[in-house]
Amino acid sequence: MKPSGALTAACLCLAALVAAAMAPSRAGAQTLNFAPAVQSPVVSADGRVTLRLKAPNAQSVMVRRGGAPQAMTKGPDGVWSITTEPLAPNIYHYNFILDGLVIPDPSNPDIKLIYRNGGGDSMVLVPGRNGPMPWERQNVPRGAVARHSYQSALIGDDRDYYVYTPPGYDPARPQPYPVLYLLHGIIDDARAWTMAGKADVILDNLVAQGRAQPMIMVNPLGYGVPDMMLRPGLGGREMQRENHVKFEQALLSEIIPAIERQYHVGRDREHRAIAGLSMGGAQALLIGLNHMDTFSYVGGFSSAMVMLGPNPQDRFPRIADANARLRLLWLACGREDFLYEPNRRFMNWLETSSVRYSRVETPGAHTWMIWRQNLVDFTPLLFQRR
Ligand code: FER
Repeated sequence: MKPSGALTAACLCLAALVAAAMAPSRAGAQTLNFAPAVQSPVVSADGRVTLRLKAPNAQSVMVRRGGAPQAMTKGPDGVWSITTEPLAPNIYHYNFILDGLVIPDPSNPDIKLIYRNGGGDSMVLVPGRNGPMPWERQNVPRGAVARHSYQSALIGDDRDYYVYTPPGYDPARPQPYPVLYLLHGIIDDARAWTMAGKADVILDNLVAQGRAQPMIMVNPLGYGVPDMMLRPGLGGREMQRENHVKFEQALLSEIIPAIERQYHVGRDREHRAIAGLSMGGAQALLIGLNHMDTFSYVGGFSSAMVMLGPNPQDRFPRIADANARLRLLWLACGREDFLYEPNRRFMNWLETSSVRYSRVETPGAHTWMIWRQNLVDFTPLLFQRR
């Protein structure tokens, strides 16, 4: 068969592109260069991370990775670099500060994007030295992450939610799957739990080890007021309250019904868990503890109780039902977290109210290192038959 004209043209065009990429550059000829300017990050066997940025005309390049920014050193080739001390196995976040401009590492594809923003944090994995960490990709059966989008009649915008299905997800199996609704924090968007939290990797690994039940995980966008993030002071407490109210309505009346139409999931409280980090932790508690008819597992990681007003406990009028209705109430916070005190006060109030819950205090601050580990510890407790 003769190739069509359009196909021939496409082949010729592709051949020309490949030839241009491979040809030695000639003055005036167009050249394509697919190689990154530098290799960054590079992790050594003992956990030292080398970061590089090619910026020959920059006056100053620094790296920020929690704590004070550190200066990078410029080489004669215009490449700025820095090598860390040996780091414990984990995932580290960083940014470059290039003449005052905060940017992710342009050579590094592992990035956590920010809501309505082109920038974000770069991430680097320092692998476990005695076997893989729970958030490292391993040679195990993999689930899948699907992106859904819809027009929210309630909120009046176009928004996404992401759905993880476990390895071998079978829409015809006799028992329906349980669902974890897992909520992000402020500045994040619906992708954060997979991009930064590696929640899909963690669930694949826990399921492979037989530690967690195969479950579906849903990551919705947590802003009920989409512009809240763009307002001074994040809109103030009144707008934040409206943010939570609208998000709760969107979750209960739009997202959950859509999931229950689209996936083979249980439609009762025994099959639903809700958890989140920071802003999402406050939302998970607010929604979960006020809808114990809908959820029987509730988790808050470094929850932003401060977003619930001066007396957060007043937002939980039905807390006396928790012992009888919930299978799990799980609250975690790092002792160095700036939200530790309000979390501690809330936990103490639960104790005063004789509410049974799991209190998980760890070293650490308000970081994804804590939340990834929280997820590793929390998900094995969900949906276990008793
Ligand atoms: C605040 C403290 C923490 C606040 C929000 C947060 C909007 C949330 C942080 C997060 O989600 O990481 O005062 O007000």
